[in-house]
Amino acid sequence: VPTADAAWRFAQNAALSTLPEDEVGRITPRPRAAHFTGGQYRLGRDAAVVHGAGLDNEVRFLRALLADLPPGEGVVTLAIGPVTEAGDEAYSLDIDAQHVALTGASAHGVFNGLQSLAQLVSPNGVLPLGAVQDAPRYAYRGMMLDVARHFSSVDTVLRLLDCMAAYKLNRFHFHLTDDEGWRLEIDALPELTTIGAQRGVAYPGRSCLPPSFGSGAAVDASSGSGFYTADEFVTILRHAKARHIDVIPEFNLPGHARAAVEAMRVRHARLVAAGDLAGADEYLLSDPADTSAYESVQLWHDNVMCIALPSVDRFIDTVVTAVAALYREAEVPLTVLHTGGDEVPGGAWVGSPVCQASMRAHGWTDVRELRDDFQGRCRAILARHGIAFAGWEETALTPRADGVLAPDRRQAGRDFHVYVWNNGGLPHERDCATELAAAGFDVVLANATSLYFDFAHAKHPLEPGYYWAGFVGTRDAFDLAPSAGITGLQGQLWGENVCSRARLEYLAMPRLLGLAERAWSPQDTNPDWNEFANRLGRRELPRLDRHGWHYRLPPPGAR
Ligand code: TNX
Repeated sequence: VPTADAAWRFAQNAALSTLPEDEVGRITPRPRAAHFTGGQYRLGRDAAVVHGAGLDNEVRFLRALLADLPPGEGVVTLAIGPVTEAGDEAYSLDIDAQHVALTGASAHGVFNGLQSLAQLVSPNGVLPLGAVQDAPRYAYRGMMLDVARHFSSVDTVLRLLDCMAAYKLNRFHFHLTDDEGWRLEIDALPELTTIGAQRGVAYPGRSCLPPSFGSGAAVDASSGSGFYTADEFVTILRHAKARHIDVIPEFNLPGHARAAVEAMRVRHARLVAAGDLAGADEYLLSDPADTSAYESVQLWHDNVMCIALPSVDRFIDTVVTAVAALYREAEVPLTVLHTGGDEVPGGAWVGSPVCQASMRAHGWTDVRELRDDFQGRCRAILARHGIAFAGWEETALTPRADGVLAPDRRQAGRDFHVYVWNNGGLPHERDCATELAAAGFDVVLANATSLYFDFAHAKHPLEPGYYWAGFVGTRDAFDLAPSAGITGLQGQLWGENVCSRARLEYLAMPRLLGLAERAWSPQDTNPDWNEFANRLGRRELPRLDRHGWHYRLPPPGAR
């Protein structure tokens, strides 16, 4: 962990000169309006907390904040009530010589205000007199963590949630399954974790990706196994709920599904050996007679579900039922479930007798029709559970008559959430996110070129991370000019390079702060990188130091 002194280098490298103190903001992400009048108010650990109903959770967070201050008095008032800015996440914070008054449009608004208060108060309890009126730019401000390629422990996930909350991020996209692992215990299908979560067992001798793919750090084939028990998952959901973070679980299918396919193949073989032929077929995800030859982006040849099998629908329904029960146990609504849908390799299904028979029966000539039907069935399963469908951009795009990709208007609706990763993904430099939003989809911009935090920060032989779409510096996230009409932004921590907590934090930071600024703060035509870099260097990186967070500093003289 670099020292606070070293953190200055960030500002100095970025700005070449540092700004005068009064030109540097105090709160990250920058609030809509903040005015400080000069003068101070001192808060101590014994301050009185006065609060209205419905704020027990927020009072607990305030007490924890006060507990870190030296002994002393003070008054803090928390209330839900009318505030200047619009929206339920808005808050007003007033600090005068008598007290601190924090009002939120909702408990979430109050919680947001507490994050600002935590940034304003110095370790010895001093607050500047003044007022803040604030509300977010986007409703969706997210981080995605992939725990499939490398498993992240419960503690690591809880720490990431803490950090997200501190910077007012409110959505956690939890990438729980992929080719390399299935990370959530499902009672009805124990093989998913007994087989699918054990990389060393399921994939003998195979590292998570071939070494030739990207610059990534060497990946240890034996590391990265693990899964969350049902209880651990509920703990994560509750932790997120207390921080007003919605958790969007992702189960990636029909491609990127090797762990599940493999686990269900083993289950099938065991039941066949035990003489239970009907039971064996119940959850089979692959067609044993499939001769399709394909290669996924990550070089798998056996990672796509056979989507014509009724057992695939049964599998999905069983998983969704189990996940919905865990959300109920945590007392949080499950409103959106992400079904992945990215990078299904061409050539899948064409050699499967089951798929071909189904296509003949329906009069389909193109596997695209089979896939559309499957996606419709997925949506229907989710709808029966009262859950909206989410997927990567591939799920919402379709070739027009001329073969050019375009939004699939037949599917468009606000209950269809599209995550755009390849914003130049349409031909002729068309903006994929804007087009999908204009077509009526609910769009989250998660583009590789600005928001893939698993990429190397910069071009340097020792810098860990991929760079298949370039390097992503903190400034790339900060400089992002988002597409029109979107619901929000999300940073991606794909897991191939997330091989430890230290690495996770290093990759996340300080890019996550650039994301938070872009997702929360009003966008100027000319975002002031110099001010932002100074703010990080002077205030936020030292704060990360105090919390023991790793982060990346540019080498001297570099960006
Ligand atoms: C692409 S873009 C992927 C992931 C990888 C990532 C690595 C997309 C939706 N899928 O499967 O982890 O690149 O950067």
